Amino acid sequence: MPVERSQDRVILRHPKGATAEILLYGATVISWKSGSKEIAEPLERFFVSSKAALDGTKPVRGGIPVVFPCFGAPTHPEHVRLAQHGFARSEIWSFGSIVMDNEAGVSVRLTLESTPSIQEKFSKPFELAYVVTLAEHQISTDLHVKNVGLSTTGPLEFQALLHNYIRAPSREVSITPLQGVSYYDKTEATEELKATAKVENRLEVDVKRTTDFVYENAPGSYKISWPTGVVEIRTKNFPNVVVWNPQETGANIADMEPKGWEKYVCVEPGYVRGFAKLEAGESWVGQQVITIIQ
Ligand code: TA6
Repeated sequence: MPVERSQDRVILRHPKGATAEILLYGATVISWKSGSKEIAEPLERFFVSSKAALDGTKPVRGGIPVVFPCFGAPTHPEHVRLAQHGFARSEIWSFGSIVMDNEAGVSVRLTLESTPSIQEKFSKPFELAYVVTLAEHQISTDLHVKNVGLSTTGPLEFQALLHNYIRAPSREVSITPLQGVSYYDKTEATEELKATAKVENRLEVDVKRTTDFVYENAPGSYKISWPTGVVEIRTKNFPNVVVWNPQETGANIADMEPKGWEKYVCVEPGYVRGFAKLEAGESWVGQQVITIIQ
């Protein structure tokens, strides 16, 4: 079966051997196995901490958590009751449909609508859909956001981000092309410094030291390279990208496995500087395509 469903997850199987596993909790992709053009054997491409909770008790430490409607601590007056990174990553989504099932791709659609408990924290009417498509050497994830309110309920203002934990040796990775792009450094000590734009001067960005950078007008396509691998992320409608690796400070993260930070780099396309705005009836789609190049 190319699409296998159980109570808490969906498994996609591509006829050429790739697989992907999505928890309904948070619509979190928790595994993507794919070979490359050189190696047929499917390898795990995402990092998930061995200490991550997969039972819906807290957001998953790894894979692709979906960040919506706020990135980091809430800053918008309508988001003040929300937790860090919003609620999409910690709600149970519904299985919608199989979108495609052939050699070009195996694809499913999950949905999240507001519930009374979400409304207590976030009153704006919305509908989310998340389409995950698996191809031979590629996974695509598209987040659809719709304002299903009336003009009287006002615009839906949100941030969104796909928090990819790319499995790679963090001390050896480089991310390109970010040279010349302005960014905000969340590791700075004061709010004033965190809010001060800097310009990336490196041809190849690394994460050998604690890194938590929010790039502003980012190019939209990124290459993540290390001595034995290259992964490409192409995006649409995500004007920002976050590069995060805590290095040794990762030891302070409760659900991080020992030295887990050595095994991944987060490269996270998002709309996180300012807010996307949808009037009643309008929709927005943010897309990413992650491809194994080598
Ligand atoms: O996207 C980077 C970031 O916002 C970092 O600041 C870091 O805290 C990380 O996400 C993880 O956040 P979490 O809430 O999952 O612990």
